[in-house]
Amino acid sequence: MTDTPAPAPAGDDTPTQTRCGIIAVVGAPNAGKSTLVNRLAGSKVSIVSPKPQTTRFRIRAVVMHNDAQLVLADTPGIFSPRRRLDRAMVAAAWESTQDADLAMLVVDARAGLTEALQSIVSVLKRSKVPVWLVLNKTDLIDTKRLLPLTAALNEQLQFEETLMVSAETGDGVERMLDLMAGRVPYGPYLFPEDDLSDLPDRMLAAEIVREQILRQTHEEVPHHTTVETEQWEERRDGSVRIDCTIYVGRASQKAIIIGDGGAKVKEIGRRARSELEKLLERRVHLFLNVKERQGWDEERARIRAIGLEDIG
Ligand SMILES: Nc1nc2c(ncn2[C@@H]2O[C@H](COP(=O)(O)OP(=O)(O)OP(=O)(O)O)[C@@H](O)[C@H]2O)c(=O)[nH]1
Ligand SMILES: [Mg+2]
Repeated sequence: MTDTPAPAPAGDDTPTQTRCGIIAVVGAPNAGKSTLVNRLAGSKVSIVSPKPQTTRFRIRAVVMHNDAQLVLADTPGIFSPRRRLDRAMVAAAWESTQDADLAMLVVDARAGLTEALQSIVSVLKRSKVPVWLVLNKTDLIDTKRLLPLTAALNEQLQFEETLMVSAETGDGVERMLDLMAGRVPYGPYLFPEDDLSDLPDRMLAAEIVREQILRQTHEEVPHHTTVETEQWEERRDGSVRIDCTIYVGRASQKAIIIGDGGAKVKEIGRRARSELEKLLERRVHLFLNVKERQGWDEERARIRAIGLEDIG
């Protein structure tokens, strides 16, 4: 990464002053990566839930700040993968890190130095990408407890910068934007300035439905569920009809999602529709169909539908 302005083209005496860089946001599941990316972007780009493994694929957010374009890559949390789906998620996170100019290691400060975090740090140590340490959820713990954690982590990896933020309250986030904008290399913007996210609307709809499933169901159900948008029909009155299929692994999980007399799926649909209407700024008719499909998380087609590459 160079820190000198790119030379001006011949005959033009105004040098390029813009900066632009790809910044991977990585960490253990549930660290608050997506909450932080949404906060940095100033809008909802990625879904958030209290359950680990909420994010399943890389989502890009383009943030303009002080003449810099920050291309943030929100990534799935890194953990020990078992299923084909899990392996593809973790691979997507590491791939985003390799492609980046800078990586933000987001840490749940309250959880501290967990085994999961420890193994991420040992891989990052071998990578060539400069890493910043971002201690998140500082609203939940005493500042005094942050110092030993910072010291312990910095002993293992030479972080270029250590930041303390709360993605939830926004504390420290403006400073983080200033510092990132001053750090990414000089160069032209990679994306149009108003290109907030790379998530297609069909994927957005599926993600918003999945977010409600993550929030409204528990235990094994969310992790054994995937959502795909099957149909997207523009209506003449400006509204849109969206049909999504919810795949689950077992009949018992299907019963939980449907709920008593269909009450649960109705509530999932009601909340997802209202959220989608806000995000798409139009009326939405949302239809949900729940299907049992054993072993979908080992199926190549389902993994590709999520937007992940099948890595075997
Ligand atoms: N109190 C507090 N809660 C936070 C903060 N940041 C995130 N959270 C909560 O932590 C939980 C996980 O947040 P996410 O943003 O989904 O975490 P993630 O790292 O993207 O998780 P995965 O996608 O599963 O890897 C949610 O319940 C958030 O509301 C914070 O700064 N303070
Ligand atoms: Mg996430």
